[in-house]
Amino acid sequence: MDTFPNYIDGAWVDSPDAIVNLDPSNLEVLGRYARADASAVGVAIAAARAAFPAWSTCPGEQRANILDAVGSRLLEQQQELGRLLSSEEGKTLKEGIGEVVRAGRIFKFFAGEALRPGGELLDSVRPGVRVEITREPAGVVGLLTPWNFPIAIPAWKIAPALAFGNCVVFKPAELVPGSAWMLAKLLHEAGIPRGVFNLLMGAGGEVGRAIVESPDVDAVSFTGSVGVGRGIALAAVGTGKRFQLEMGGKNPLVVLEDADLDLAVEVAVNGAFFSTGQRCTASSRLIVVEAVHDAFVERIIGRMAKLVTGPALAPDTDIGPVASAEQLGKNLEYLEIGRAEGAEVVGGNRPPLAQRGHYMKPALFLESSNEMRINREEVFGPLASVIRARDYDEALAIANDTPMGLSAGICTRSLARATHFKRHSQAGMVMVNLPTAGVDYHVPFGGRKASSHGPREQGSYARDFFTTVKTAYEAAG
Ligand code: UN1
Repeated sequence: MDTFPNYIDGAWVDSPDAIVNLDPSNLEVLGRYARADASAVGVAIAAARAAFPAWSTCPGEQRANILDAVGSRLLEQQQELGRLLSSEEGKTLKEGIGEVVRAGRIFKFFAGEALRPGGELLDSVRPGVRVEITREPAGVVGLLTPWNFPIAIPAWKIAPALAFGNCVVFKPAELVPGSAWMLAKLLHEAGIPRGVFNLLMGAGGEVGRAIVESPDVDAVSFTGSVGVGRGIALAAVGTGKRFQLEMGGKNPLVVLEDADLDLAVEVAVNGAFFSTGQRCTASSRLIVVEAVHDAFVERIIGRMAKLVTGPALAPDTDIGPVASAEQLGKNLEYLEIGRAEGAEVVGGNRPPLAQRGHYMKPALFLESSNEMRINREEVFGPLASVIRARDYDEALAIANDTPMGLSAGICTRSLARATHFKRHSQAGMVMVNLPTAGVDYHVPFGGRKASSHGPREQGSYARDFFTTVKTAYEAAG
């Protein structure tokens, strides 16, 4: 089997070591991908530095054309790329294709943004002096992405980075190199100048570390766990680079007595279990007021029984496999932790499938309290808890009682309650009668507290991280 090489300084570069890409639906080998080492990272960073002067000053239209072409190819190839993505990550084909479409739209959105860097011209407070405020690219940027969105998250870091004139050193998660490799191929085919974009597949501990610790990298954007994110923050401070971190969530969904209960159940099932619960925006704490607690629990258990867990590509699958053996082990461990803490578990069993694969049914913890570990630590699997609350005030307090602050939702028919929740939720994103997960690409994405650090991603706000502001004063004479 051929090995898919890394992409460094405009060339496809092999390496002695390989990553084996496994399909979590059947444990078959999808491909072998070159595993880069620290010396390859050094070559890529030097190439990016060398490419920076020309790329950062070329007309925005040149950058826009490349991004737009990549966006078109992603949309055209959504079926094949969606299949590859679902095969390597395990999300359903519908979710995989949807993610490729999202990546295509992101590239097209940032093609437009390349022509809109913005700027201001003001009079000084001093007579005869003018002030010009412009934005310049941050420089060489390191982009480190997680396995759960193998193409959308790379797209929402790479597209704005390139749009605003930065050069990129990109390290995708080792678990899902296939989608990242295809994205590199599309950038190459679209004519990205050599050195401007580099793909380095490999381990976080070696490739990621070499990127983060390099004094020649000006900025790092990372999505992943809180633990790794904090390590990156320390290394970034040590080498004087700017950093942007998107980390975990422990997102609440509040269900009030005046909610449309069928809608609330759909919102909860989607938020908690779709994409096999492997979203930092997943609803993991379902906070339900006493008045509708039992009715909600009965309906959601009924709905969960109808969810089909199976291979990612099977047409009737609702919940694909867990992405890796390691993640499955962690999920099963949390089932035991929840039980030991006194919660009652519904579901969570491993279906007796003839095929090999990392399958588990969605699990719901009942009678859980917000102090339990299952309600404080991010699990990243198809596991959610129900927490009882007396009334709205207590539900809001529980929703905010978490070290995280990414997304939060409420199901209610009351405008007053919805408005109050939008105002008082301590999360970066608030959803009313919608799942906590599943966000648009043209508006800011990010959280508060331990969930995020630095400027928001996506939409026009992405500019704040990928550019640096210059204030120029001029005696007008
Ligand atoms: C979404 O909910 O649509 O890693 C996106 C994650 C997030 C992306 C969520 N950064 O799950």
